[in-house]
Amino acid sequence: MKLYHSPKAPNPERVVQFLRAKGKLDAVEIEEISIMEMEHRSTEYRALSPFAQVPVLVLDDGTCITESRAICTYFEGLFPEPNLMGETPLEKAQIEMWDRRIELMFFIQFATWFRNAHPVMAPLENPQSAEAAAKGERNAKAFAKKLDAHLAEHEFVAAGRFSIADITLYVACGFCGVMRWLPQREHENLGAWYGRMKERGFAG
Ligand SMILES: N[C@@H](CCC(=O)N[C@@H](CS)C(=O)NCC(=O)O)C(=O)O
Repeated sequence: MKLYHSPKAPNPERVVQFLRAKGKLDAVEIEEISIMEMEHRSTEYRALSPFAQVPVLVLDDGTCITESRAICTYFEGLFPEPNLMGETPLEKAQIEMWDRRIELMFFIQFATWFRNAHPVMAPLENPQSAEAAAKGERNAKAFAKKLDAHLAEHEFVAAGRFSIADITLYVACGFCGVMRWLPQREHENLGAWYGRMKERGFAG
């Protein structure tokens, strides 16, 4: 299996951290492509990833899987231990609920801010929109406060145990540094949770 990654890009990083938490990083060959050099927009790469995004997982028979969470679901099936997506129907629902909240209400909001405000993203997000950036920033910061309140009463993001939801949030928080904003420094409970995650051996 080959996983297409791009240095510093948070979506493929989420998959890499998921595999690392499974102890299965060596199950895939990792090929790096440069988003900044537009390698992901080449005809060859689009044949693997029709929306020209990273990551994509290419199976040995040539089947391509995109969407970082879908790739993680595939790995969860392939490598069931340690379980990262829930054992019981309730755990599965709770973990997915938080993972989707973090992705939709935090990660994507932050990405909207970054893509529309940071000069390095101008060639990819053309035209950039100050209005979209401001809205993404507002939404991401508002959700960080909600996460902080949630983590005041919970050791982990979801279901009382370590899961993909912790991984998604950890990667998203780390990525926020590109806008010189670190929610884990700004919010006490988020910061304490981040420290606990780091102790688990996350990179970064
Ligand atoms: N929903 C997709 C999003 C993938 C995505 O947006 N990847 C970014 C890198 S983190 C990308 O490929 N950007 C390329 C571009 O914007 O042109 C997933 O979860 O995999």
